[in-house]
Parts: sequence; C-alpha cells; structure tokens
Amino acid sequence: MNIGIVCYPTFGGSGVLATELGKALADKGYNIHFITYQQPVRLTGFTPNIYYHEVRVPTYPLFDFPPYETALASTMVDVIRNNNLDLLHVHYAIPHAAAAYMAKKILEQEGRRIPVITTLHGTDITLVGKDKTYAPVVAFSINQSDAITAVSQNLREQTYANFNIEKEIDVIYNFVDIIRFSKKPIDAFRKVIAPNGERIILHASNFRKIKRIADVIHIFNKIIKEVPSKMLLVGDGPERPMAEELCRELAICDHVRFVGKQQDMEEMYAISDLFLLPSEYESFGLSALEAMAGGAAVVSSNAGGLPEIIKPGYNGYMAAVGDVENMSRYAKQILKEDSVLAQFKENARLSAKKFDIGNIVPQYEELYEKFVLVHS
Ligand code: GMT
Repeated sequence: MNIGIVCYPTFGGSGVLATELGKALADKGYNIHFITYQQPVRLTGFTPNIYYHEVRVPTYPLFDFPPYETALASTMVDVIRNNNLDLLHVHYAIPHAAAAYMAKKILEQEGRRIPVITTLHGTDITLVGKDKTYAPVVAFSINQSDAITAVSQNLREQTYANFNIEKEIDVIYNFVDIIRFSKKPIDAFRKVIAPNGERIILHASNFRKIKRIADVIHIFNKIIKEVPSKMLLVGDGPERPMAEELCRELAICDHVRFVGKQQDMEEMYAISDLFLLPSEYESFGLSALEAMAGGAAVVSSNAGGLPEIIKPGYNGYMAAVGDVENMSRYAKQILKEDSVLAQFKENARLSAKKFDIGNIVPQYEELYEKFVLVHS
C-alpha cells in the first residue's frame, strides 16, 4: 500500500506521532510518502521505502500571506498522481483536512478516488479549530474525510461538543515504542545533571501558554524545599523567557537547566524520576506517555485526556489545573522515599505498555484496509 502522510514537521506531538506512525508502517513494508514543509524532526536516517516531499510555497510581492494551503493541496495532487498513492492520512485538521479535500476533488475529476483519513490531535479542535475564523472550514473538512480518528476519548467528545460532526469518530490512542524508550540511564549523564544523587524532574513541551510553564517552576520550587532535586526543561517556545526570569526571581537557577529542543528524548526520560505536565489542556499528553515508558512517574493536571493515561496513586497523580499546591504535595509524596519512587517508576513503565506501538499501529492498518479494499 502506498500511503501519504501529512503533518506538521516540528517537535509538536502531532508531528511526532505522525512521523513515528510512518516509520512503523514503513518497517512493515508499506511505502510511506511524507508531505510536509520541512523534513519532520523525528525523520532521521535513510529508509528505502520512506519518501519525503517538500511543500514549497513560492512567494510573490502581492502575497502578504503566501497561500500555503493551495501549495499543500497542489503538492498532494502531484505526489498522489506520480506515486500512485492509495490513501492520504492527514494529522491535525488545520489546514491539512481542507487541503486534502481540495486534492481529493481535483483527482476525482480525473477518475481517481483517494480516501482521506483525518486524525484530530487536540488544539486543532479545542483551541484553534473552534475559533470562528476557522470553524466552518474545519467542521466541513472533517465531515468530508472518509474516516476520522481522535487520539483520546476526551478529544472525541470535545469534537462532537464543538462541531456538528455527522460521522463516527474512532478513538485510536497515541502510542510509544516501549523497546526504544526502555533505555538504561546513562550514569555519566545523570551525574552531570544531579552530581549528588538528587532526584531529576523533567518537563518537555513547546513552552506555549497552554502548558502553564510558570506552574512547572512553582511546583519545582516547592519540591526542592523538601527533596533535593534538579529540574530539566526540554523544548523551547514563547514562554521560555518568562520561565527563565521566574527562576531568577525565585533564586533557583542553580537547580534548573533549560536544555532547548532535543532529539534523543529517550535519554532524557531514562535519567528522570518525575515528569511534570500541569497543562491547561492536553488531548492526550504524548510526552507524559513517553516519559512513563522511560520509567518516570507523572504529576499532571487532570485536564482533557490525561485521566485516560494517568492512574492516581499508581503511575502518578493529577490535580485540578492551576492547583500548584496539590501537584507539589503529590510530587513530594512520590519522590521522598526511594522505595515509593521505585514502585511508581515501575508502574509507569507497566502502564505505558498498553499504548505500545505494537498494539496501536495495527488499529490504523485495519482502518486503512477498510478504505483501500472498498475503493481500489
Ligand atoms: O501540545 C501541543 O501543543 C502540540 C500538539 C500538536 O498538535 O502537535 O499536541 C497535541 O497532540 C499531541 C499528539 O496527539 C497530544 O499528545 C497533545 O496532548 C496535544 N496537545 C494539546 O491538546 C494541547
């Protein structure tokens, strides 16, 4: 089967998931064609049956806003025609589902039918998508997809609540490659970060407002008052200067390291004891799942789909959005005793297994087969 995958190529969860899905499908023998404006960050190395098609958006002095969606739809048409694609799987509705609809209509005129599967990831529905500037196009293009999937039950419910969707939305959870993320901690790395055997606390995100980075710092500030710890902040984004300033104000800079965007997240998770994710909303929280697979307990908000992966008192704890007090109390409860921490870490590993790549990717394959069998 020849499959086109359209996604954001950045460090965001939707792009990561789409890239990992493409790689897993390629390992199973599918021909995978990524159609994105940049090489996806997790698409490294050479795999004979993975192809990358860049969407180029030519500029012109008239364009204050270069028409990306038009360039994307045209690239889709070109790639489908020239590589005989059987199916297009778009991740994140805006603008991918609308561009896919346009490509599909163009190809229909040539007698070629191309099934489109749209996977909803979160902010495409809950934050950006429901804004009335985008909503009519988002609702229309989701409804025009041949199949719709959401990465959690919560996102499925949010989609029905916010849009008039006439079709069934299948939940296919995000996944993690347990083997890849079950790394042994690199002792030398751990020692550099925590030279005196301190606990290591991690946060990784795109540092947008929705992630509540200030809460991360305040929670950590409360933890170190009782548990010797170091904090690693992975990623970058608009809230980073505020976070650095806050660390200076709280005089905790010696205990906090901002390490920027990182490729080898499995090494980061492997040395971590606790992952903090106090977000305003997470449709799923892929970073929390990857952290659990790497053996870190999680303390998070109870927003969105997080209750679908975090089991309080087993692999972590949750509290209401903004409840820094309880999140820090829970974190200390996990971190104080070696034996308690070891149990939470082990439970985190065990609970991540439910979302192993081997359990989830076949669900996408099953969905693809329905459409390719019906329409080819
Ligand atoms: O978290 C982000 O802001 C990035 C965003 C994305 O679309 O790349 O992540 C969303 O998709 C991830 C993969 O499905 C989910 O794990 C994240 O929870 C979701 N983010 C939000 O809902 C805020």
